[in-house]
Amino acid sequence: KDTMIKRILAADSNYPVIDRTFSYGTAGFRTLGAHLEKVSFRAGILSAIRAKVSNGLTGVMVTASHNPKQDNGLKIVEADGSMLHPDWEKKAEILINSKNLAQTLYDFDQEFTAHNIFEHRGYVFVGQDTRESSQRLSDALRNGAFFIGSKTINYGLVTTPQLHFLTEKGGKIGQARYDEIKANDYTEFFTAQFQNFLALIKDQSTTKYQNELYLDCANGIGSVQMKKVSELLGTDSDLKVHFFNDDLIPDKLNEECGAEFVHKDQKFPTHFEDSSFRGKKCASFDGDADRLILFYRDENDKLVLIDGDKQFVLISMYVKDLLSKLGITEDQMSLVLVQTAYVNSRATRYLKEKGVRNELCPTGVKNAHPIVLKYDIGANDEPNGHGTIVAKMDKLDQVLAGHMDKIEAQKLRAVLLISNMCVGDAIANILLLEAIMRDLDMSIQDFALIYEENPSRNYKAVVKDRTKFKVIWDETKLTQPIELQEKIDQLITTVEEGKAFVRPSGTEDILRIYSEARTHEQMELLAQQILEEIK
Ligand code: NG1
Ligand code: ZN
Repeated sequence: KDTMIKRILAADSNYPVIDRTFSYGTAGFRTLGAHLEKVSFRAGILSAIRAKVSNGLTGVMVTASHNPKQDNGLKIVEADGSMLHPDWEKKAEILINSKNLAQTLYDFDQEFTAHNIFEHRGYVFVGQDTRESSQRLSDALRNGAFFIGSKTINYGLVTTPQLHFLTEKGGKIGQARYDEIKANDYTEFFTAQFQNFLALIKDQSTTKYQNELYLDCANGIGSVQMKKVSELLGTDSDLKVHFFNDDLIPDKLNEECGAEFVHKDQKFPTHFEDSSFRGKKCASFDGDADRLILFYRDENDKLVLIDGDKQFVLISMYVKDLLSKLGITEDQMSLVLVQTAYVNSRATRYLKEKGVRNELCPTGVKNAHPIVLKYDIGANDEPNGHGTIVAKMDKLDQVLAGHMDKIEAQKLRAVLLISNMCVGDAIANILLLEAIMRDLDMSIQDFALIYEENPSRNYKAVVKDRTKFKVIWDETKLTQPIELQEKIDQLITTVEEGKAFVRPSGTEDILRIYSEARTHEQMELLAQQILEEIK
């Protein structure tokens, strides 16, 4: 034990000290890549300890997703493919920020005496995105795990949802068989699920479904994995993907392209400016391919977005429709769509009209997860393109038992299996949506028209201390400063269908301001008045 700790301390001292406190935010540890080497080394130790005291495995993804190329981050994944347990987020912060690492390690040892953390072997599955700093951080991370007597399996360049998928698979099959797990299991699995679904509807002819997809890959890792899917689908496939922004040069990552750029800036990504794209079905991944935005250029060259909310409204409605065609009631199989305060009022109204159960939760997937799990089928999404639908497959199979001769039952089972049930996944979600659009014979224009959103936009404001801004649970209102909330309450009544709120970001040192109204001008006016109040 003592020798091991000595070696850990010696290795730790090789990584430069960054004088600040790191916190495990909604997206893990995230900051400038250059500041994360020591954090990575220690996160390697922490993930290995977490593995040792659970069922032997954790995963870690090195990525900063849609954030600028000089940033990086570390996200730890549990053996069941879910996000790191909240208790362990706290433990991670203690270890990463520790000023006396030896003492902290002795404390962990005490707390988990039964697990013998210095002797037991843990495994850590590691993945990384295409950033310049990712390799160095992955090296430091694996070094940390090694110094505490653990093994790592390096999957190299994979997407974030892919790393979740591989970790979940490892958690299921157990340590003795980890070497069977290959990065391509992921692409093979989702391609097969998509093909299984298409096989059910192969005789249905289509007139409106567009089988060509123009895909902006944010110059990130998503292109590599989606190209594998495309190859597996083959040239005679129903779906043909045209790849754009598929350069892996780190300098180009998320640069004027990608889901975040398209959604937040409401602009066409680079290489999609041309009017020859008019009417075509387009989509954007973010830098680590866990977010998806669909879009097209209308006849007036305007950008029309299909955000995460609309994607999951379609998915939930599709599932609901199959259930009701089968005569399966809400009591037999419950269904929910969990969204955030950022949902457009028109989406909420539409869900209400259609009778889809809808709940709100605070921003961040980890807040949606516990609600989703209360239902037999639970979807959650954020407008920025995160989202997944999770089904309790055992329960579903019981309920469908007497129905499997019916096409609706076969479709329901098959379509849910295209979903990455661990975490939102741009690749799984585009396949899932293609399957549904194909079945419903829907064009991208039909999809956009299922309901018409109010104009809305997210704004940022830099303030001295964002922790002074406190919100209620679902983040739709401020409790502090109360004068600001009173002002917002008053301002929204001055525009038609006004909706607005202010909350501190969980991932950046800024305030976020959301504004929505019936017209673009009113929406902007509302936002400007609120921004004035914040100044
Ligand atoms: P914050 O910075 O807390 O608003 C942002 C996104 C979330 C989520 C997390 C990262 C918006 C408004 N917020 O959170 O949806 O993607 O980053 O997981 O886009
Ligand atoms: Zn991402």
